[in-house]
Amino acid sequence: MDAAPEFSEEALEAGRLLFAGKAEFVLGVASLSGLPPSDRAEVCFAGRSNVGKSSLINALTGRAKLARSSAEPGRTRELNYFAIGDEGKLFLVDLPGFGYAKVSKTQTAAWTRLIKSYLRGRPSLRRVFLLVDARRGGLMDTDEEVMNLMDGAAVTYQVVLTKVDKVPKAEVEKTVAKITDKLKKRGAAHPVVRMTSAEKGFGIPELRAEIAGLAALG
Ligand SMILES: Nc1nc2c(ncn2[C@@H]2O[C@H](COP(=O)(O)OP(=O)(O)OP(=O)(O)O)[C@@H](O)[C@H]2O)c(=O)[nH]1
Ligand SMILES: [Mg+2]
Repeated sequence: MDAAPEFSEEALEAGRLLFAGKAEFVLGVASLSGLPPSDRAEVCFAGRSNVGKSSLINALTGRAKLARSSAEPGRTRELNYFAIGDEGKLFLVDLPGFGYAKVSKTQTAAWTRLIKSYLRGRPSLRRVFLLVDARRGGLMDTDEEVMNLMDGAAVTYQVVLTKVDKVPKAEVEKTVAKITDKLKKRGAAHPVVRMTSAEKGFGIPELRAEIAGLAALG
C-alpha cells in the first residue's frame, strides 16, 4: 500500500514545514454570521460522525489534543477554526459530523443547514476533504448526498479513507478502487482517494503535502 507515489521530496518537505509551524484554535462558529473573514486559504474536514475528522487534524498538526476527538459520536458541535503555519496562513476547519441520530432532530437539522450553506458559499474554501471510514467498505448515502451538494456548487472535494489500520490492506485497496470508480462520474471530485490512519500516522505526510500545495496557491 503506497500512500502517495505522486509527491516529490520537496512537496513532502513543504507539508512538513507548514505543519511544524504554529497550530492554534481560533474560534468555534455556530452560525454563518460568525464566520471569520475569507482572507486566507481554507480547507475543511467533513464526514459522518465518528469518522475521525478531529483525530486527523490532530495527526496532521502533531498535537494530540488540538481538536477534541471522542469515542462518543457528536463530539464536534461547531465549525472549529484552526490557524496553521507561521502567520496562521491557512485555516483548517473541523466540521460537526453528519448522519448522527443520537442528538435531537432539531439540532441535526440546524447543523446540516449550517454545514451545507458553509460548503456552498465559502469563497476561500480550496478543498473539502470528505472522510470515509475504511471499515465501511465504500460510500454511505449521506456521503453521496454531500457530494451531490458539492458537485452542484462546484466545490472541489477529495475522499480520504480513515482508520485504515483497522482493515486488512487488500480490503482497503478494494474500497479505494470502488470509490475511485464512482468519483469518475462526479464533476467536482478530486480523482485520488487518500488512505490515512491518524492512529499509526499512515498517509499523514502525504496529506500534509497535499494541503501545503493548496495553501501555496495564494
Ligand atoms: N484505529 C483508529 N481509530 C481512530 C482513527 N482516527 C480516529 N479514530 C477513533 O475514532 C473515534 C472518533 O474520532 P473523532 O476524531 O472524534 O471523530 P470525528 O469525525 O471528529 O467525530 P465527530 O466530532 O463526532 O463528528 C475516536 O475514538 C478515535 O480515537 C484511526 O486512524 N485509527
Ligand atoms: Mg470531531
